Amino acid sequence: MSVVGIDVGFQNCYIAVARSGGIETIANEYSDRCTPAWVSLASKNRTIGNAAKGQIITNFKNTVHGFKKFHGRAFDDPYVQGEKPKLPYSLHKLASGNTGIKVRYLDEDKVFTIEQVTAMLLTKLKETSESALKKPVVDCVISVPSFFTDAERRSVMDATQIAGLNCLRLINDTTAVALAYGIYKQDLPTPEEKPRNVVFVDLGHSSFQVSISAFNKGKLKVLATAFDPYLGGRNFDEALVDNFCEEFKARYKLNVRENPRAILRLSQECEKLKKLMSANCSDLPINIECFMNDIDVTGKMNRVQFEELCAPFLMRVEAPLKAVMEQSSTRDEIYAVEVVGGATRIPSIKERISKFFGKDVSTTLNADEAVARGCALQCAIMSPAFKVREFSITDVVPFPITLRWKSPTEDGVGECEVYSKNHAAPFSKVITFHKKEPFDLEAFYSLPQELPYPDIRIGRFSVQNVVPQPDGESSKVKVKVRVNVHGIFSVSSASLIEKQKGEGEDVQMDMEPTVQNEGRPEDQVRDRRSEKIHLNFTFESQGQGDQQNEDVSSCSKRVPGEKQDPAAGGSKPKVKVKSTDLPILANIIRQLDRGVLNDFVEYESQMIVQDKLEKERNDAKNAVEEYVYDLRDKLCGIYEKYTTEENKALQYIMYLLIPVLSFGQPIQDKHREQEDRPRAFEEMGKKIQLYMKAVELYKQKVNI
Ligand code: ATP
Ligand code: K
Ligand code: MG
Repeated sequence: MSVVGIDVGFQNCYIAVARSGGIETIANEYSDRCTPAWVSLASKNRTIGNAAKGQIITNFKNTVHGFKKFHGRAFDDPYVQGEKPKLPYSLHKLASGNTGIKVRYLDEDKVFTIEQVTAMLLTKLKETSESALKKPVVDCVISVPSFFTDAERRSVMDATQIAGLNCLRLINDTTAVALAYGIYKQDLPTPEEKPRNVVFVDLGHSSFQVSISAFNKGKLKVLATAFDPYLGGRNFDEALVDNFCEEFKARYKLNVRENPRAILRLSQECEKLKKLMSANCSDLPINIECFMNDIDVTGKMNRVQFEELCAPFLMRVEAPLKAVMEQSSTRDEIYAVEVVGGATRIPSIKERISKFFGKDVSTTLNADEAVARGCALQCAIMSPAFKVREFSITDVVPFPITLRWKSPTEDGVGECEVYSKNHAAPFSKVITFHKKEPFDLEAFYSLPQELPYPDIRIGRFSVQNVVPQPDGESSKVKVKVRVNVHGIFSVSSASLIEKQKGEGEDVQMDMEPTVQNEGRPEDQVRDRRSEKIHLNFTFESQGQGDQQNEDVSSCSKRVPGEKQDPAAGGSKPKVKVKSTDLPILANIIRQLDRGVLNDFVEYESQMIVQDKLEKERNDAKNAVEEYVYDLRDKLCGIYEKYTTEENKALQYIMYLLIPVLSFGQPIQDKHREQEDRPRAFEEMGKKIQLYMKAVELYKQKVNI
């Protein structure tokens, strides 16, 4: 069983694995621990990561980056529409209304869903992990921003499935960091002592996340999270790009905005400049040769100017810090403020954070790798194959969730907030309804103004096969709702409770203990301490008139108070009831069709094969080429003294052979015609062998 943690960043991905020596961040084939979140599609294959980033200037229309936040988003989503003009590649509205990416691949116009694109990236990260661990990688833990809503999380989960990964947990970025911080600390307060409160700040390329966690020995509890989902290092790059676009327009009369290649090059240079300014206060140059119309451009900037330029973004740092402190309502001392994420290296960001908290920020964690390491630690904790220190994590629900259903009261609807903001997660609750027929539960986020997503709907869950009791009365229907380990809400099960013959009317079914084990995937979780008592509410939703409203409101008040659950810890009453599982039909917002998902799984594996064949073909071609070049050089060098007429003929053939070595092309064409990849490859292999044989023959003939 593999133990792998993956930080899928907007710009940078990191992988950490558990080996006997501990958690290790691993490098890819470029000896780079960072794999850029880039995917490039071409006529023969895909390139992913570092190699894809290298394609940005030459193949910009088909080189995809900055797609992380398209997960679970409609094409018409304001965020998507806002990004569209900034992208060198095209977005496409899918039939489902979701966001697709339009590229040319295998010489055809193709539209990939965002799940497929992320799956391509994950395939690369999977392969990198496999070559480091020298075994297949399936199980992993992957990080997502803490503000990701259900639609976004489900979409990322689908991507992991397409890539053939089994994601044991989607963990929030800042929670992964908290775990990486806490698990090695030997001096945490005992469970009886006051916890140690630590603030975690992650400013990446696309977003700003803050959380506060309370640590005791062996556990961490996230108290609150806050965020600015649209503040990140990219805003600073964009501010620089805008600045130089204007400057170059004035100084060189260049309309940079109209040239996507130039914009891409300028962005890269601006990012470099931004990083240099983090370490340097003086004027720093920006030079780009042959920028546009054969003109070389130069510019300069210093840190003071940069901060002035970026003032609107710097100003946004404080709000989430304030929000997290207000929500956590901890008046206790903040022990430390740990910062991670590349953009926290900007000095004035650090200054603002430390000014807010009145203390220096700590940089004890690796700013780039902490998230991935936390993911790997979580994976190790969840893996039965790995022995790690027990450490329990309780995360929070970032946005309150409400259930709504039709009810025969005068306003026609019943409603209850099932998860309040910052409610512990993962967490299950059992709600009892009194119903005579099937009913629908609409789940949605209660506070649209707080949601960094334009649609409050989560989904509709239809509880089916509900029938009245034999005496015509309403049946008790116990519905289990949960926020699972991935932070995803669902109505996970429902059962009809039938009174058995001979039972009295005074049966107190509500007293039935409801502390149940969670279903999958939590079953695989070794560390179960974060799964607390399950609440039991009763909604009298049939024929109770005003009483129902009362019940609903009183239950809403009861939601945060875990200890008020009358059933928790109650002794088991001796009541005989028959419980029948009821099917639930879920209609989830923006979710990829399950059949289509399976097709994508299949298609991804086809693309993997295609890439492999192309790589082998290239390797073989390179090997022949290398041999021929080497021999040709030697014929003019150390073998020259043996030069015979035949040898000269060979030299001539060599010169002929080199252009012929582009033989791959006709074969490629043929293979595309026939769509018979294995045969094309076999033919090509035969040809290579023939060439090798020819070369060998000549070698023997000239006795070299
Ligand atoms: P996200 O967390 O938003 O998904 P990410 O995880 O890919 O994004 P990081 O790798 O944490 O982001 O950070 C990348 C950002 O940090 C980029 O904007 C990069 O330019 C910036 N960055 C890296 N080093 C420095 C530096 N020395 N000074 C300023 N900015 C830096
Ligand atoms: K990252
Ligand atoms: Mg990040």
